Amino acid sequence: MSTLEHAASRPDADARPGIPLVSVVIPCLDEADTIEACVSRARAALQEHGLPGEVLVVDNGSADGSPQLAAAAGARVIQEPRRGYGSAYLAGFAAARGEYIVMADADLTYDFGEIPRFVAPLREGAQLVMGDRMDNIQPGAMPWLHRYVGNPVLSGILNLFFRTGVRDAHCGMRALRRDVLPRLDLRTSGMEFASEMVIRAAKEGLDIRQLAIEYRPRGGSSKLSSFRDGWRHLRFLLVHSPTHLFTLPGAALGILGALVMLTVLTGANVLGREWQLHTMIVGSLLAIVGAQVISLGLCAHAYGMYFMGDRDHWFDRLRARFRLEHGLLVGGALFATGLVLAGVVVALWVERGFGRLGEESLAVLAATLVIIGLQVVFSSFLLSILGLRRPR
Ligand SMILES: Nc1nc2c(ncn2[C@@H]2O[C@H](COP(=O)(O)OP(=O)(O)OP(=O)(O)O)[C@@H](O)[C@H]2O)c(=O)[nH]1
Ligand SMILES: [Mg+2]
Repeated sequence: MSTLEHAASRPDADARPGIPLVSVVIPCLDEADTIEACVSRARAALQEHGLPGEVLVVDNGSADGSPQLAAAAGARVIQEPRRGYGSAYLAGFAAARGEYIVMADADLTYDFGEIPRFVAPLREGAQLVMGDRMDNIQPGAMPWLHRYVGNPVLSGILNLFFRTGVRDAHCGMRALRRDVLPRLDLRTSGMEFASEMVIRAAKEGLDIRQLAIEYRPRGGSSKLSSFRDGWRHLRFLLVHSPTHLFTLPGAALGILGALVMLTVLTGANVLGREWQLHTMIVGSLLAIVGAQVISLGLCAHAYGMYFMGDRDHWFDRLRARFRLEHGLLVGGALFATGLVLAGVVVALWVERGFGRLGEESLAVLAATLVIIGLQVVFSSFLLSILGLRRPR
């Protein structure tokens, strides 16, 4: 194993004698066909542009001799026992010594000659530089499913949820300043690491720049599993955005449920007919599920803010205005209204001499209000519990 370091002293303020300025980190799993060329090209790019640097290859137990080939080509090889693209990068970042880190795959899909173009914006103050492959995908480089479905859909959802402004959020060639790593606090072990970095960078308000690059057909075989890794990305996006996972769908369900129940109760003519008990049951179901999903969403927001360092202005304003007692009052009022309506149904039954009773819709409304009222009361307590140990 060896490290590539140029003794050449540079006038630049960021160069420190004897310490690499740039660490090129390459995750590698069974890439014997291409790893040597990747390491050689990365080293050549650093050398040609007078960038003191090192090339790190992070291996996860390749069975095809990739680590030996990488070491022979001049890389420092790191062995990471935990599997996965994210785990490999986390190990590589921990071992990297350069002020700037350049990331790229070991399959020759990216041009290592671009390293200086990625480093230049970092030296000018950028904190993350993202490659953008979308206008330069060579024939055969990306399967149809990824090009026209997976990438645009996942990048679209990512930007809808997190407004990162990054066009090609899954691009594997990127660069970042090593000193932003503590702020990014990256944790994921799989391919969703690519999304995590972009989302965390946007949440931290980092200076993100984008560079158009080429994407070439890979050598060797792909380690990306379209559906498994696609789902891992989607799952990551959902669990990090309670607004889109819970609050918005919950509000939509709740409002729809309330409208459906109102239609039945007022006997309004909708779509040319009046709606009865079965529709009332559907409305009740929607309203109850909606309330439940919203309360779970509020708890998820609270957890994110108190324990995961999320910043959420919307939830912050809500928290400043509403206390546990407000929740108890609202829940209690709904519960009491439900009980009163249930009492009315019972009174009507008594009045009719305990005979047949046709107040099903009113009974469903009463039950719905009792259920939602109790839910609001207990969710308010849960929110309050989550806030007990929140950081000051
Ligand atoms: N160390 C390590 N590297 C991995 C692992 N999974 C993938 N890699 C490497 O991470 C890089 C990205 O994986 P690829 O299979 O190229 O995935 P991709 O670039 O999204 O898909 P393709 O377009 O098919 O190349 C490659 O250099 C892989 O060798 C892993 O579990 N451990
Ligand atoms: Mg690849």
